[in-house]
Amino acid sequence: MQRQGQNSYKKYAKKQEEKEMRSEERYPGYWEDVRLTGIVPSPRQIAHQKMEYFGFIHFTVNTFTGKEWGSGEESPSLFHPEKLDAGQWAETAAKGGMTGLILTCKHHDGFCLWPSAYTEHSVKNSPYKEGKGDIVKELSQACREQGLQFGVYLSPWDRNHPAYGTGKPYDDYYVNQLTELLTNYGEIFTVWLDGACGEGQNGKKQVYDWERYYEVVRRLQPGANIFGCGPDVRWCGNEAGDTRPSEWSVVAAGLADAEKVAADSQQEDNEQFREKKISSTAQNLGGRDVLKEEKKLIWYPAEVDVSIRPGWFYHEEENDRVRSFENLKEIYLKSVGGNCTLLLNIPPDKDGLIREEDRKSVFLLGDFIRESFRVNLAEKAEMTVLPSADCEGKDGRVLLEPGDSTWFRNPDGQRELQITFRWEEECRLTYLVVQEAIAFSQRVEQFEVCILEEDGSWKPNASGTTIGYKRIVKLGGMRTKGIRFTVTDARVAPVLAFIGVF
Ligand code: FUL
Repeated sequence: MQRQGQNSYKKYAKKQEEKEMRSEERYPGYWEDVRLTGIVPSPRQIAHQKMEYFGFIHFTVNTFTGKEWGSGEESPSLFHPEKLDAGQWAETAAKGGMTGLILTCKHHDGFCLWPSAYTEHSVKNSPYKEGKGDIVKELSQACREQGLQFGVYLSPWDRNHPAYGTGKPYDDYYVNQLTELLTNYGEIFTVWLDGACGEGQNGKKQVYDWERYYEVVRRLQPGANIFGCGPDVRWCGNEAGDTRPSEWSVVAAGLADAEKVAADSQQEDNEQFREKKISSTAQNLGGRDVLKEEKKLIWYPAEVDVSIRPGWFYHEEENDRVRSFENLKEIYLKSVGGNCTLLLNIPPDKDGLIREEDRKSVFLLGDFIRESFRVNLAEKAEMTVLPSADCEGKDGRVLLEPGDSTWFRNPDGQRELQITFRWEEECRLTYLVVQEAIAFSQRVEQFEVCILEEDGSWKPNASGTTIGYKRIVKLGGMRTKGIRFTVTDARVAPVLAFIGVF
């Protein structure tokens, strides 16, 4: 029996080998593509990506001093938001279409928005609620009431704490604070590890024990993704809302090196840094050509962090420089629709409230998201898919189900995929949305969109490279009776999760 089993396995293995040799002939670089697509996200990374768009709250003594980076010498007595309402922050986020909020529990100035047991430099010595306030608690509860997730920003760089720069004593302090935040405030979806440090050449140098920090996060909040100077989510590389045309989630493992992330982060407090776009050298992080030389690869998806105002903190003189809805819409389409998560900062003012001008743009974006992707016109179209069935015999219509619980997986070795929708009457089209089932990695290299002309021909309308978690293609409100989406190149057989025409 056993021998027979072995024989049939050998036969199977031989057949597989022949098939794969043929694949290498047909697609030079086949084995390399198999290597690249062998890298897949963890369940926690998938959960993070599915959150798509969430908000940042920058609030500390800077809100009262007008600075972006506090010195650490500010007196807690400066901190007196008189109308602070965390419910208003959470309501703004929820109505704005966000799925969560991240709070600067401690920014670089070291002032803590919760009454930490490990420092006097916190809300407990401020006039806010006569020292009885705990903004981390207030916001985490408000988020839960609005159905939002809650995340924490705890700046590693601390300009107030005397132990900063002494090695282990500071790590102990940091870990103690992390433990408070990850123990006392319910479920945390992300820990945002900022790399900024403006100490300069003669400043204090703290060698952080990153691995120790990660261990604390994993142990206390196993579902939380560690951003930035951490292994789960990658900083997109700028603060201007700029994105890459081809955003790959499989990249060189070296990009997650915390020291390197820190070195590329902000080193000086200036507005130019916040406006700087992605440099051309950092445009291609995951192309086949770039990864060929890389031995170790990881799944490390990008997050776009951007402020609704020029600064991260509220400054009265910037009240007339709030990003418009149109501007936010473009950022949303390019980030969420370009395989990134979007983190939009909405800083409260000195009263402790998000201003109406900021809320207006955020609300319009929320309405836009809810309205624009509500009715999938593909559902009432005649749909043709080539190949006509996926590798498990499933019909292409599974692609119309939102989410990633169903997928269409091309038969092995077949990289091309064509999906056509036709309507009896002309339809007005604004967006095409396509999603890969990223549990199977990121496979699509190139796609094309064609529109059906009146004479029955197909006219190319748009083309692109990567898809990943989501790609939104603008169609500009055109009228047509048909649209065709074609994957023209993929690393290995593509696996799509969703397609929608809106
Ligand atoms: C940067 C910080 O220096 C800014 O103040 C802000 O918090 C931004 C989100 O990250 O690195």
